[in-house]
Amino acid sequence: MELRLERVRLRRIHLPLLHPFETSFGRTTERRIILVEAIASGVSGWGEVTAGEQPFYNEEWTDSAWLILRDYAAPRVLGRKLGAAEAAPLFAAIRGHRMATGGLEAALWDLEARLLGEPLWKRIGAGARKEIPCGVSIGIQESPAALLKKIETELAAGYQRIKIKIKPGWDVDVVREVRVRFPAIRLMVDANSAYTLADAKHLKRLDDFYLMMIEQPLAHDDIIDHAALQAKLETPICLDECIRTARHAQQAIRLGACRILNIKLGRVGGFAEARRVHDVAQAAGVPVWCGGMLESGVGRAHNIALSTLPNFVLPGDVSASKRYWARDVIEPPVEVTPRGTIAVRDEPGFGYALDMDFLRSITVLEETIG
Ligand code: OSB
Ligand code: MG
Repeated sequence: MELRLERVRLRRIHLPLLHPFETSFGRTTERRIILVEAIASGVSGWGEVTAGEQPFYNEEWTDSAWLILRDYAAPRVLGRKLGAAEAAPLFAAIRGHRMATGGLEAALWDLEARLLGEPLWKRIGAGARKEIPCGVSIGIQESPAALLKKIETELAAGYQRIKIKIKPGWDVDVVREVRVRFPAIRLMVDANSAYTLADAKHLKRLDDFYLMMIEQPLAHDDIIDHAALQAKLETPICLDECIRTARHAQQAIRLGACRILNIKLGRVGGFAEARRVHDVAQAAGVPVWCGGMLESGVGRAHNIALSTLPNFVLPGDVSASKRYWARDVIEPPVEVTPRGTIAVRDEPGFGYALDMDFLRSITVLEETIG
């Protein structure tokens, strides 16, 4: 379909996390999120920019994304007649900054779905499952005992797999403790680029713990070294940071740099590229799962739609709103069943309503373009 995009509204919201989240690159206590509202024919579609507060996961951060959206991304699509599928090619001239452009791209898909009265999952050509399998990502804790307690709580809630963040000094010994306490759970680790190939022997020790995978152990931009490491490990490597395009996915698979892919909507620049990454992996027999970036309900709802593409066969990092927020920006909040799944909704667009009163109360900056 074609729509004529009339306005783009950017909103910066500040949302405190219920529990601080710590990775190898830093600690987050409050999210500073840009929500993107795309408006046509009096209807709004919503997207979320998944950039962090600082440029430590990748090069983007909340402030850079605002400028990219206002000065480069929005002007490329405003006032034009276009379908959501045509947005990503219009952003291709902007190098990098995929989380910024991806927030607007996702808003256009949601807008198109709402204009047609269709669920977003249908619009993006997904809908392979009615419930998506869920795991949790658990940050670095102050002690192994605290970590074991967290894991116990998440397992009791029904989550199907546990991912723990690791870094030098919080890795092999901690994983061993987890395995001794929980010998049969589906367990994986995520290093967020905290190691180099010089650590190969150390990382090889993780092979003792039959992990589902080790996520992004090496540099954020280095597929070649991951191929060298994968050749030495029994444990499958899953790439996150390295994969920004379907071409990267193709090259990583061809080089044997990974056996599993994490797909994040923002990291790859939106639904069009996410679907291409998914298709490349599927054709190669490489399973994928949906990553998370501590999203508010808007990004979370998009992740649920994305996770209904057929090759999202492994539990993702998409979990219940109440793990993150005292109050989410959507109604109802995202909830997880006792079997560790999220039910996919059939309402138009991403399937949840915005809590506009709450949204206004946490908005610190707003700008309308067009
Ligand atoms: O590497 O998957 C990651 C959070 C922030 C930045 C990077 C990552 C993460 C997570 C959290 O693992 C996933 C979530 O619960 O949203
Ligand atoms: Mg990761």
